[in-house]
Amino acid sequence: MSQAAARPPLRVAMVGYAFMGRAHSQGWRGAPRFFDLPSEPVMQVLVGRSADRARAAADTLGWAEVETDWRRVLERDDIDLVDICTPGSTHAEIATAALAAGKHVLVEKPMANTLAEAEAMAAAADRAAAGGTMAMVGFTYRRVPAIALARDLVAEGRIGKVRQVRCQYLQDWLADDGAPLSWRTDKAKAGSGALGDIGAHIVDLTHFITGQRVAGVSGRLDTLVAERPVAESFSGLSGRGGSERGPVTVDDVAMFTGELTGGAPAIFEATRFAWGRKNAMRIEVNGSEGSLAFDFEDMNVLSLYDAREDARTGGFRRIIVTEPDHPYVGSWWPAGHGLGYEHGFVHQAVDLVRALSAGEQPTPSFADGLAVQRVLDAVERSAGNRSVYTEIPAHRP
Ligand code: SOE
Repeated sequence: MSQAAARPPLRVAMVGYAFMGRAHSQGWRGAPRFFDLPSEPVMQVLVGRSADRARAAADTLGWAEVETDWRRVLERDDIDLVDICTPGSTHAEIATAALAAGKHVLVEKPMANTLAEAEAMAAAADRAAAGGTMAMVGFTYRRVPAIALARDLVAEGRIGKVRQVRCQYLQDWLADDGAPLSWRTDKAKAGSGALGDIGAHIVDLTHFITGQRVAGVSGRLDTLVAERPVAESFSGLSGRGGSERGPVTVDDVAMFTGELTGGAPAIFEATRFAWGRKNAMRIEVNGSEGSLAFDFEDMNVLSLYDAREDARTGGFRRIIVTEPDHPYVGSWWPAGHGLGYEHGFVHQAVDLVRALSAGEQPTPSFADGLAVQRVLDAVERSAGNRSVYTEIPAHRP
């Protein structure tokens, strides 16, 4: 019997198979091949509304079976975990039903479209956890080795006390006025625009890296192009528009300043209008003893400035995060042979499988997802009423 066959299975049903479904499939596939896991993820069922399209995707991505209604996988005894890769408007319903049916849940970010949904999901996750059923949010960037290293260095005190944080998430796939509408520009499906789609990532990473939460914000949301062509086709982040036009109902740009629970000021910018910036997720943390800086467009590098060094030879040091001692890296290639976007999804599956096998709460939990949602909600309220500062009492000790 092979070692893989000897491990207990973790049978997964994944709902959705577009961009995120493809990325998650790669995660489930790669995890047991590159990491030593206590249980074996089995890509059992792919769920999609169209049987033909779901079958074709299942064949391409490596899923054994197809269902056209997610409710059916909840009734099956041979499914242990439901992986939700559909637009945000479906997350709360599927996740709470799956947890109630005793299935572990992984849900793509942002966890929900509204604060009320996120609160209900977090409560459902608490109830389920009491019976050993776990829920996790797919803030995958936590699993980029350079970001995991940044968190470790902050926790070890390498840059001293966190004094200031600055984050940007810059993309350009909507910068062209002719880029078509999609579910991502529809508030009913996506909840918000740049704010929830990419702003959520930099809020979560601020929480993750600093170990603190955003405790209040002052925000501004703008929709720069009010109408776009209705899509004739859309895949990934691009598509072809027809002559018919329709409204954009989400923000294109989200900007907010904030304060962390430890008192440090923070600034955030999320936009899909930054021509030339494809996936520039940038974070810089300034501490009392130094700084850390990361840019996803150079994702195998973490820059560290140590203010204790001799000023004559000091300066930002580019740490090439490809050493076997770096987080996650030892299971991959020899030093210098970098990783890419998809590896975060493998690491996410690895961490989830290990936590479930150990009977532990995987992170980020739904409570962590709710914390991000509170910040998004505060930004919307602040931007909506043009108030100067919107406090988040739940994040104050
Ligand atoms: C589109 O902006 C998007 O695909 C996000 O939805 C993802 O979460 C991010 O990883 C990349 O950009």
